[in-house]
Amino acid sequence: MQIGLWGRSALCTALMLLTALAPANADDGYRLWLRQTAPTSQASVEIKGGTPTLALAGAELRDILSAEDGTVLVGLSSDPAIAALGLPTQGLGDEGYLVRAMTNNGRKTIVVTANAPAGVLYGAFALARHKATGGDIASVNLRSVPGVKLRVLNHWDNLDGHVERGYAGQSLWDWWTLPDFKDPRYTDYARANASLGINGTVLNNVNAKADSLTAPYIAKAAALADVFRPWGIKVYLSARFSAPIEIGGLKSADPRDPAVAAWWKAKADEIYKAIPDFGGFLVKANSEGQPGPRDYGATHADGANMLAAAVKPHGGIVMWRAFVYAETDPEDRAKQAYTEFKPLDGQFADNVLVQVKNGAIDFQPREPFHPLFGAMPKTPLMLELQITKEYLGFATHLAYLAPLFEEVLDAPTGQRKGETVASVVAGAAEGHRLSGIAGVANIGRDRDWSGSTFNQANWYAFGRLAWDPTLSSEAIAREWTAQTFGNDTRVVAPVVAMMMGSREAVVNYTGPLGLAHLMGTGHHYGPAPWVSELARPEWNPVYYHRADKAGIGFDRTKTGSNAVSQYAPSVARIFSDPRKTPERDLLWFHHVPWTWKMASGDTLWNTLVTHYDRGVADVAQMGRQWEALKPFIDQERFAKQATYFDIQYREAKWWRDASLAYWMSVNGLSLPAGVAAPEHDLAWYKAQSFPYAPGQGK
Ligand code: BDP
Repeated sequence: MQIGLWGRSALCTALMLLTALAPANADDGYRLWLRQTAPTSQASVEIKGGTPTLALAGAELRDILSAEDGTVLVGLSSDPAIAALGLPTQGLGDEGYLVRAMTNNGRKTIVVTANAPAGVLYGAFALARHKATGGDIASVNLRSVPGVKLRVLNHWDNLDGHVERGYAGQSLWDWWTLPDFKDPRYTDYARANASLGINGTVLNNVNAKADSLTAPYIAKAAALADVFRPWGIKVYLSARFSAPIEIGGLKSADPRDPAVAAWWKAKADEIYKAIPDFGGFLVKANSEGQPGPRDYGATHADGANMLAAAVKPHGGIVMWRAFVYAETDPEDRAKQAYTEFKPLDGQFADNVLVQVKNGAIDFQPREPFHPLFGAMPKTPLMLELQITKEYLGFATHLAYLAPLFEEVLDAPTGQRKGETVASVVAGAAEGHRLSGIAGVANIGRDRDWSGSTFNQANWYAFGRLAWDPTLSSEAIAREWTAQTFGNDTRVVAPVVAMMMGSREAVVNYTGPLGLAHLMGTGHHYGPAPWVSELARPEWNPVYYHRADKAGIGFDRTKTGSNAVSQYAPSVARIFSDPRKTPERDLLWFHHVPWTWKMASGDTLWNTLVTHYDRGVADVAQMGRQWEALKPFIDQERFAKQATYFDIQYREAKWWRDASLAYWMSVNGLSLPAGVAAPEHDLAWYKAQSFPYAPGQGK
């Protein structure tokens, strides 16, 4: 097209105007923590070997290293050119990597190697991280082996695109246009996961539809598997236990019925034909209305083993969830999983992992570690964490979850000397071949993937901890911040400080001192500690806090449900004694009077109030810290987060006010002098209703 002189200058003016109007450096967060800009002069990258994964590793390295960094040699440790260098590659296993700067034939060379292609890819990403966090390239020397074998995201994505407990838009998977259209975003998703070492993804909701196992949907899953494969990621499916009835035309799903077992075997064969490296099944059975082996009087081990036998010839595994509680069971909900699963230790097939949530109730902002960890030494236990913030403020609140993850990983089980939840999960403590960590994903079709920039940090932290459960939450926050907002201490230090205090702030304004499960019914949005009329006792917040005029808290000692007895004796001794129980867990284990004297000498009631106030004050403080960062953060991400802090502050105050109004209605106490009264009366808080809150179960 010809543009005349006049036309050109008008166009220039228009362009200049547009540039002036556009924010200095708009950024929608799509690039996550992978924000390196390609160097002007790329390093020379020599790839030894021709697998697609090695090619991807090479491409990553070309994008981050410049000519001055030297020559890069990428390949398997078995390649003669690399083997000749005599590097210490033993012990790297299938996924570990070695990245080392050295002089080779007189040339500055960086070697990125591993025993298998995925390890090389992880090495390339480790080098990218090293560079983006300010590491020196000339002396680089990185070696790492994952501490856990299966590092898996669980997507609670339904086939209609709705994500259960998802706050970042619709599902990434467009089941309707699959398998034909492979959205480029699937590749970006796989790359982001590979950058963290995540090596598996369960595509569909644990509240599964049998349709996921029909031929058309297997073909769709296979298309995704094809995209993910070069990135080292295996696909898994949640299996509905009653599928043999629903799509197989059988009368029963009894795991002891040979026809049922044969159906699953044929189904597994069919899946493996389409997806030769299919990972296996995840199963939620006999929990919250899901079908399972208990419907037939069979055990969870019977159910898991039948599926395990079906996938075993293909090298598959079964992740069988211990998140099991029944409406018919009057036992303390916190005890039911242990009661059900502990006696089954030793009965599971060797390709079954039992997947256990971090705490015994349900992903609350704080829970003591699940007593099953360390209590089933003959069974590999997979840790299940929730990355999506169902109970921690949905997408808008800043709650950096690595401190929560770290708290459970570091918890001593008391079962064996030095044993922690992390060592049980890593399989090291009990010598298991299989080990795994699962995270319920917070990923959707929002441009920024996770609903906010800071939610990306939770995806990131999950991946990093799954790779190395000994990493500190603070170190992870530092590296994430440097990559996400730039490696400037004026940004990194305050952002890390905000992140590190953020989860405790949520605990304080939603449920301090061991309170839990006080949220609104169904959607789980906002406070509703007063709810008491739901059909099942354990659906009601009053079941959990047990507040009355005299006191508050759930007595889980001998005088109550005796859930403490499910822990190892040394741990049980601590949790049995309200004076020894950490105050942060006090009301989880004990029912104490409102006048109970805390370590500070103040009463429980006053202390509770102080915690609520601290939670709200901490949110205000985070908002101010963020404001001060304005000059350093691009306008788009800055403005969205600033608004999110306004929302979080409003909702933190709502939680505090509604909770205090309710506790006062129960205990008849007044607030300590100088403490602000709730903004509204209790009736106002009770009257709030949110039928369209996002992420609800269907
Ligand atoms: C609960 C969620 C529910 C899930 C359930 C589970 O509210 O949507 O189905 O966990 O983990 O926290 O199965």
